Amino acid sequence: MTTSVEAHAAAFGSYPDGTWSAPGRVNLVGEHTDYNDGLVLPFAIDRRTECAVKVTDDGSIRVASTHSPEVVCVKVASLTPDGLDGWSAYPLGVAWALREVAVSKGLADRLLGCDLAIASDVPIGAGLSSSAAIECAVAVALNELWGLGLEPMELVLACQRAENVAVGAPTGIMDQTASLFGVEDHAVLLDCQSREVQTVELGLAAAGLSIMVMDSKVEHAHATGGYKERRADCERGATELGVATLRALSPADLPRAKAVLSDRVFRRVRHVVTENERVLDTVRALGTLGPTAIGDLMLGSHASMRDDFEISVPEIDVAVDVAVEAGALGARLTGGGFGGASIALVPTAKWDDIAAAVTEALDSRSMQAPHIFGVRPSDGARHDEQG
Ligand code: GAF
Repeated sequence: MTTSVEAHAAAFGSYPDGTWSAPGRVNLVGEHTDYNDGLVLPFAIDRRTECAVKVTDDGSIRVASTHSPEVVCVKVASLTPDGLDGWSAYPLGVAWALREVAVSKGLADRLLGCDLAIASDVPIGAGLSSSAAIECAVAVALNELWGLGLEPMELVLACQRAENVAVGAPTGIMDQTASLFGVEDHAVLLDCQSREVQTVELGLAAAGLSIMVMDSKVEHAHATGGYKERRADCERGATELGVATLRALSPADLPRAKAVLSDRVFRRVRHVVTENERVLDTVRALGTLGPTAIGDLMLGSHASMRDDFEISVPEIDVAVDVAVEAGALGARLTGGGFGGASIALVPTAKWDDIAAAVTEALDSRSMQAPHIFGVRPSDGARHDEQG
């Protein structure tokens, strides 16, 4: 893979001041709960986006990526979210959002120009949050180079603003939180209402378990279509039930919700309410019995996403079912859905059998061959090296 330093040399003919990197994520449980003020339990993965940056003195930000031949150049002072599109909307959207924060804190004089080159091994469009990985790598780099001194949660919110406003995807804060707060061998428990973050030990390797990613290769995009509709359904459910967000509801409220809401909106609400419970149950199970005890909760989450939230696709349902038949302890869609990837919790000793069974099952149904690979819970965004 071309490194960001090599990409920097190719695009700008110079050596960077340093490189910063941030990981993608998988979500263990807690899907479509983040924008409902709910609970999520993702972890940062050992696939990262790296960003090589050199400060310049001409007041421009130039961005390059190994995924595209174009170099996009914008004056820092005239950055606006409106004109941004394509891949460069992610790094430039973050630069814009950080500039807004800097201006609000009276730090506008620190906003220097820079040349920024991006390289990544986070698969794009697989539901592993390649977008948050770019955003967070750029955010930690500019936070340091611009001397803004922002806390990680402030960076999370700036990255979310970039994605919501500059990219146009109405996403929550789960992915950026996983990418910024990740810790090796731990999941990140985030309460999206209080924004409190705790790390939760996973102990996968000690239990002889691995996380298998099964990328369906069915592409998804959250700036369009189903994601927005699901979010709108959740907001409608909250409004019709007279609560600010669905976090205010518990399972005891579901009979009333069923009586008041349309069938579709009720099922969306039931997913969110029960998914928050599954996050809490998963954290409890990890703390008492360890990772072998969370398989059924993953399966319950998948069934709820498939039947109530309706965000799965046939390729993922087959992968989940067959992985479990072949010996996985649990499996579920991960990420926003409508394609992307599922994960399976597999005994490492059964990895080859499970991977072969899933590949064969999809092939026998004339479905696209999945990309199957392992991920390990890893550390979050960081400054990698001084140039
Ligand atoms: C995507 C979004 F970016 C997250 O904020 C979250 O809503 C997720 O889908 C679904 O849980 O990854």
